[in-house]
Amino acid sequence: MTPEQILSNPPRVLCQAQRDSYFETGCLMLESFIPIDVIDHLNEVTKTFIEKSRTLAESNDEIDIGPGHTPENPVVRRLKYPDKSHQAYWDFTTGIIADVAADLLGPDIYFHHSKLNFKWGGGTDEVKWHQDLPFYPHTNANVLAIGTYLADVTIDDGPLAVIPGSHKTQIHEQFDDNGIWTGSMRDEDVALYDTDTTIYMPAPKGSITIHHSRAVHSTKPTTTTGNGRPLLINSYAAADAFPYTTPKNTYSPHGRTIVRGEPAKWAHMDGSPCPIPPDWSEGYTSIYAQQSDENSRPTPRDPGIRPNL
Ligand SMILES: O=C(O)CCC(=O)C(=O)O
Repeated sequence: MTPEQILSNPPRVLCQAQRDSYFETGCLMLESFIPIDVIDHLNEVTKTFIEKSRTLAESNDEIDIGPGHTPENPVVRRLKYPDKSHQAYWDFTTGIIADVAADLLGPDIYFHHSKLNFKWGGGTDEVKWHQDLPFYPHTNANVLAIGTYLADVTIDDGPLAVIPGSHKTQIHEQFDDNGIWTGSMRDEDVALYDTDTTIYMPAPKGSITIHHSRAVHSTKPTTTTGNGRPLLINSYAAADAFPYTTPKNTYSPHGRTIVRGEPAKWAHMDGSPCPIPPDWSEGYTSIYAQQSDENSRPTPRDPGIRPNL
């Protein structure tokens, strides 16, 4: 659907100015949108996973742990599939933020994936400039991510940062010159944008950020040793945006659940080519690991299925 077609459907929760602003800039922030008791409940649940991580010596299918993790000082970098890990997260995914997604994607939408990202300071937790679509290409770009701040996020805590209007330009490869996946844009591609226009989104807990799957975005490293900056991300897609079946490791069983409206009978193709991510079928850790030098096994381009000669 074009923005005009999406806007022709009456909104569930957003006003016209908010929808217009999203289509214009590729991002939106709704301050203190989620009631605090809902956030507090999610934080209680989150604590149980931090506790659970104390017994881990390495990341597993549920929890990604970062450098320096110890039982005494757990460093949980990501809860990989919160929607599958606890019903409270899934209830949240299918609640009011799904209405927000429907106001921006059209009445028929499905859930794509969720993750809960943390930043604990120490300068290792930068997320460099990237677009989301090269991680999970779809037949059209009506795909977005909603981030929910589970704690207050100041400018020093690594808030979401988006280059406005970047979603209207082009999709960039996130491989280096040797064909190795980096999960971030090359410097020469970042230089195509005016980073001085970046919209930073510090906000109180309970605020949500929304960014388009083609929007160029990043988060700076935290310079505080504060609250871990828990950012609960839920990604949704228009029902007619079909994911390419790239060799991705498993998503949650909730993936592609229709959360508003009806399934699509036809795929919509938006006509712009899309780079394909590498073969992650043997495992994926997190964007932090992919963007740092932690990759013990470089992930080159997907070699494709070869004929069995
Ligand atoms: O958690 C963060 O700091 C940013 C995450 C992000 O940009 C992403 O997952 O696409």
